[in-house]
Amino acid sequence: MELNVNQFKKDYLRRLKAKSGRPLEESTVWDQYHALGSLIKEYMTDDWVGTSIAYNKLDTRQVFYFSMEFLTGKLLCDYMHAMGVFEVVEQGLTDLGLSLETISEAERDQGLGNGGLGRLAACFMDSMASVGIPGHGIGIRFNFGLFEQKIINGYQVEFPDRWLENRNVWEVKMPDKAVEVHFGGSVRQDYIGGRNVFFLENTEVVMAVPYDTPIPGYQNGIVNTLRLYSAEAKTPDFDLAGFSRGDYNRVFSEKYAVEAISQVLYPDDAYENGRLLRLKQEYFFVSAGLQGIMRSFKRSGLPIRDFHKYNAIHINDTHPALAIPELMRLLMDIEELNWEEAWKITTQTISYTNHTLLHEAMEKWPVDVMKSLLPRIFMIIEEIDRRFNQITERLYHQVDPRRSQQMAIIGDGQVRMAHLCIVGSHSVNGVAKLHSELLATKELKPFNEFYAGKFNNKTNGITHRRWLLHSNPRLSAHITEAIGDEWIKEPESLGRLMKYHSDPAYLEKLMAIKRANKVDFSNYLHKTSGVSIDPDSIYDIQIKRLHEYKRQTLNILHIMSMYLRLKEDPDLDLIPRTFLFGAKAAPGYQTAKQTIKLINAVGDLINADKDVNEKLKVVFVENYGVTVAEHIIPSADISEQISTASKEASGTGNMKLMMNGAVTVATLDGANIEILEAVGKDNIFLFGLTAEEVYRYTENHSYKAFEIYQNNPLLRRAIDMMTDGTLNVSPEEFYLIRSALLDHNDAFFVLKDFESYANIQKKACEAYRDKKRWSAMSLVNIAKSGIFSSDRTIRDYNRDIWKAPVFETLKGS
Ligand code: 26M
Repeated sequence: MELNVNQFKKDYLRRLKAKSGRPLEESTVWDQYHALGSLIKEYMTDDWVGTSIAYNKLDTRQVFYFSMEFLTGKLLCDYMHAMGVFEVVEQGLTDLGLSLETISEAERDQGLGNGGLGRLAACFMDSMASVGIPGHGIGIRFNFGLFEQKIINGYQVEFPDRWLENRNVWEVKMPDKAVEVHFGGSVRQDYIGGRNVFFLENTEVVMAVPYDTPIPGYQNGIVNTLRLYSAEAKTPDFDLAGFSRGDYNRVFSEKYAVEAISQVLYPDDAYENGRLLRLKQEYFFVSAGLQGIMRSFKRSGLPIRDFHKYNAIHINDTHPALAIPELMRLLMDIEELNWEEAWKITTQTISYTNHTLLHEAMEKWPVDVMKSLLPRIFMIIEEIDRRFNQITERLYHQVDPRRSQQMAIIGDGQVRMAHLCIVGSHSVNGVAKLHSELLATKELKPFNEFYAGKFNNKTNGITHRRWLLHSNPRLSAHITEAIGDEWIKEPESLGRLMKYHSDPAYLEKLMAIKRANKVDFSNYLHKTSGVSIDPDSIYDIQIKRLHEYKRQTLNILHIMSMYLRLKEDPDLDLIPRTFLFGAKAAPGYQTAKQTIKLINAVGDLINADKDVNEKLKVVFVENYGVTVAEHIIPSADISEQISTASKEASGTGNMKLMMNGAVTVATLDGANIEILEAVGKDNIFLFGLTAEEVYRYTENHSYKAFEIYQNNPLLRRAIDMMTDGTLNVSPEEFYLIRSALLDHNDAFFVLKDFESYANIQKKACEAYRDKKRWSAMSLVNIAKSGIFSSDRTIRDYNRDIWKAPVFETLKGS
């Protein structure tokens, strides 16, 4: 948009006074933030309204991305960049004696996600709008996002994330678009007019009230919508009789129970869980979202039989799987289509992404729970299962009589959500080449054989606008100076940086920028936690959820072994290194929580020991999340991507770090393999078992962790350090970690990969010594990162799956 500094200052001062009732001099930072947010939102309004009018007028196919999680982070600066007003606003605020940085700190992170899956959804929102695809998000407006983590005495302690306490400037409540969602009750069946008709009776009714947040594309006039539903009791006085009897308690406890649905995000990323409230959440937003889509589709006057031609519904993992039976229900029970018609529309509308191979993370719900909470939905699932079984039985009963049972949607008293998704959709994709291949050839092999062509790969991506343009302004400017700013819209043109591959001046400046970013981060860390780190040390970074398969344990055991070596030989020629960890553990995942304590205990020991603390430092960064990541990533030298091969579906932090010039220490897992293909083996540090080897060891039980423990003295001493009193804790403190490694035969091959990890770490250190070599490696990583932009991912999804139109701009339409 067109905006000059003077106009902005005038608008802003007026807005600040109106919103806060105070003049500039007396305003608080929060007043200043709130006023700025409301003004920026207003600047966006014309394009926002214009976009939805245009979509309706153009009768276009639209994409609806259903996700339990949207891990958006802060939005203010994102919006200002998208609208092209960042510099003007920054200047205007400076003129007024204010600081954009300070104001922006007052914004709360929108932390409505656990990790990769939720952040991916947020990146996709940005890329859909920027690429010009009519695509919207549908999810839940959780009152509390992922818990806030404090480290107290080395332990993780969880606190509620009250992100809405000072209200959310960006959302718009849409009460007229509220819909009812029904739970429980019973199904009555009638035969009317020659067909079976189903009625739900005696249900519990919940109002789903949408809150819309604008999602602007990058300087293209397009503003899509993220719609999050909040649960409300039907009316505040829904039980007037009870209320007038003075039965307030019951009335309010019912209201409380209903509204519990959208209270809090479950913090269990890939860790087993199965609470009734979680199932309620899943059905709640899926039903609300579909009713909303159905309502606006019917308003368009188009025939219901064309529903799938105008609506593409994508489900992010199995959490929104009930979209399949719910769409069937709406088409049959409300729109009066027959099963075959409804099935064709449903399967052609829905597509599904799988995000994990871990068995414990595969979603399953007990039949009795599903049946009593959602009786009609369960009937439909049973019928989908019955029809599918009929086909597989006919096909396989002679060749392999068990196959039909293996593939069933309902089995062992449970509904297998992944199977429901595969059967009820037209596309199933994994999130990196290796992951998609393992799905098709191992975990879901029978389905791939049955549905040739349904399985495909869509390698993940990240929005380079947030993760490079906004979070690393120095590097962005250095790039633009060399190759122009086309990369902002066409990230693969970052490849042009390759011509600076051996340009000493360019590379030197690149290293100077890294150094400046390291200083920035050390200042940030000092300000937020009081910890000092040395910008001249290597920043070696592992930031991701804490999980055994991600192997933070491998990293910390290696650090412990370095400590032991240094204690023996203080003159060991090591480049000073700062190891940074950021990770939240699921609150019930005890092994993960012990790992956090272990990292902190090792940090306490090392950081206080004069013999080693010139060369080693270990820091656990509290409350890792989107905003913290934006501070850390630009400063990273080494990116730790060390999951057990075959376990990490893709990873996306690996892409963010690479894009900011970090060099990866990697196993051949997830998207690391594609990073290797992009940068070549000289620009990445590979180690460890391959996925094939991991499968083989697991199948033939030939791995003996204890033997490695016995035969590798250094590793053995590192492991024993957990219990021998070196760390200032009781010997039982880390028993789950120790016993996972030694008594349960190390399911994630930490011991097996230890030696090759230690070797590659040495090589990385040697490479870093050679400044010229290192800077060239760093440059190659940046230059080759364009394919990991979510713009590329979204274009792939749209080309192969959604097939929505792509708009250059909507200005003037
Ligand atoms: C399940 C049940 C109850 C509560 C929570 C869950 C749950 C929530 C999130 C389970 C899994 C969840 O996310 C899994 C996830 O984040 N997977 C990651 O997805 C990324 C994006 O595709 C990949 O890059 C990661 O490799 C993958 O681990």
